[in-house]
Amino acid sequence: MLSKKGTKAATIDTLLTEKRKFKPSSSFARQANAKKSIYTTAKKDYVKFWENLASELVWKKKWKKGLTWKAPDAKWFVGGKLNVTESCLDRHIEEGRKNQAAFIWEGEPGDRRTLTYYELYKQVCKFANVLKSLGIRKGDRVAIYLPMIPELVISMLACARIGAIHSVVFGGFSPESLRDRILDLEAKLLITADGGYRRGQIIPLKHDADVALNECPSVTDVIIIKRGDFLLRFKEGRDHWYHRMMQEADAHCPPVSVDSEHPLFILYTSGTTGKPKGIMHTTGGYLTGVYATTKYVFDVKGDDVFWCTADIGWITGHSYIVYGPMAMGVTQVMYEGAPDWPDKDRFWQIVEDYGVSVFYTAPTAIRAFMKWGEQFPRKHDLSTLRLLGTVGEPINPEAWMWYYEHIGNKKCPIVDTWWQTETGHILITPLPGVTATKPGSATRPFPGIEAKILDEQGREIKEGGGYLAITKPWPGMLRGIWGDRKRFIETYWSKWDGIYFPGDGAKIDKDKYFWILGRVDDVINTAGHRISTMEVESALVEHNAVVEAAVVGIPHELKGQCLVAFVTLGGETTFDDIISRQLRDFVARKIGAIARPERIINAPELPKTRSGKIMRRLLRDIATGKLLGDTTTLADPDVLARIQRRYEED
Ligand code: 7RM
Repeated sequence: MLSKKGTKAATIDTLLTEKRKFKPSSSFARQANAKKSIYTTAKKDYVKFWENLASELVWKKKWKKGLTWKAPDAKWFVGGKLNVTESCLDRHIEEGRKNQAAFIWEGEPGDRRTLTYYELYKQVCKFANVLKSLGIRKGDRVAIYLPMIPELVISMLACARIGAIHSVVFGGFSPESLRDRILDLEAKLLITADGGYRRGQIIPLKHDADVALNECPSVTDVIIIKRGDFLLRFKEGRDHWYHRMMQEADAHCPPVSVDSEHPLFILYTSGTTGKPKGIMHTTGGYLTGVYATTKYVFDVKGDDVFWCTADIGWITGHSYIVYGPMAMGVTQVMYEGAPDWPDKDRFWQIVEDYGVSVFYTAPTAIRAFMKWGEQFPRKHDLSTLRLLGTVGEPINPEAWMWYYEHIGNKKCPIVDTWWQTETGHILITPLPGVTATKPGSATRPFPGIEAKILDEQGREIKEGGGYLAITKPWPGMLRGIWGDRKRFIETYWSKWDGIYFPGDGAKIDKDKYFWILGRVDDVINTAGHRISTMEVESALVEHNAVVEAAVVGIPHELKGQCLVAFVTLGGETTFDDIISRQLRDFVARKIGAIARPERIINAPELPKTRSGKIMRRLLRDIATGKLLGDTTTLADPDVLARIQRRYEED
């Protein structure tokens, strides 16, 4: 369990070993889009591999060169011209998918709408004409602040249709967050709604937007989509109703062909410190990356019903609701609201109602489903499901097994997909039908992707823990941070020469499988060991009484740092000294005495970002008694206060 000599300070100790392995069934393999040979084909010439995939999309003008690469700057499909909406819309209409449903949408209150590809195409063209009528041109930035309604997709594609750059701000963000993003973008236009629904409450989007816009001089126009009958203040001259403008708009709008490297969108991601980074993605490479991964990772076919539960305000929604699945021409489910509204079986009701076949969600959701209990999925017919996916955090083997058994009925492969806002599309993942999976492992780099585990000095670790590194360019890679070249280089390209550093720790096993250990900021240095909090959390969750756990390191006189575990207990168990000792011993037995938490803290809920990632930084501050850090990205700030109170009461 000790790290190898000589690399001690630079690597991460690996503590957990997972032995279970699930081979693809021959019936899945037979029908799968991916065949084993895809890995060897890609390895032979990875640029050619991506070029072949790009050729499956619609281009106005073919590229001259597949890739030019001078780290950290990549250009993919150089000289090529295209408009992404032609691959996502026009093509399906021309190829006989005109009246196929693009989206089956369900609002939280239960309202339903179905939009065919043809209907969506007309709406996008109309709205593109509306944008033009307000003076929006190629390269202009348009901020979008909407709930999960079809008009969100229409808005993004309408921007893309005319070469404008969209920047979606998640509807749950505060006026301050919206303001900071608009200022950084110097956006001309904001698209918002009168409101949205979440757990039966109304989110006053337009009201919040008004607050933000008080300090945003660049925004000259606001388009408001009417979601309900929500009160709002209408500012004459600046504000426009979407439905009024759409009435007058022409349903034909020729796509503006842009350079392959023209920016498609900017999406902000909050780092551990400092202001959010505007991650910039371009056109040809990004579309190729999301298209290829949708095809081979989600294995989608003409008769599939695909449901990615992410909000489009996150990269997962951009890549695997809007661009990837639409380029594949698949039918999707889109849902506006919360998974536990009006009851905890809402998702399974939706799967049953629409016959969802491919389902993609996050570990945080799966752990919530586990906590709620298997009686909720059991109430519904989930037999249409054939493939499951996860993304967002490391999935602990317990949650993986639960997902496999209770949602997939032991017959659906699970794709644990590792990627980031910055990577644009999935980079490390199993291919269903090809890759044998191990619960908790994202398995292998996608074909055409090269990933390694390196130590601080950039030496490769062939087996064991270290830093995850992406060692070759890939088509969907970020092309920069909007307006901040220096930060782009410092954050991602300064650890090693010409190699991308995602900021995650990972380990590689003897089968060359990757196990993501979480952010390196979350690695704990205790008594000379570098331990990933994820592994200790995983061990804790294996205990029957624990549904969720977050582990942090705090300063310790002798050990440097020691471990403190925040745990959410399930069922009937009440928190006391006995369970606390049991859990500490349990961890020591499972993964070794060095990982025994110094303290266990009862946390009925854990603080999470709005996209569901546990915020260990805040827990660290609580455990060390520090002032609270920045909580503006916290989904429920009260959670923190409650945890803090408990800690102080202790
Ligand atoms: C898609 C997304 C990125 C960070 C990333 C990791 C963590 C994402 C996995 C994962 C383990 C996974 N974009 N992460 N997927 N960790 N296994 N399958 O989440 O920009 O919001 O976050 O999320 O730490 O660096 S993101």
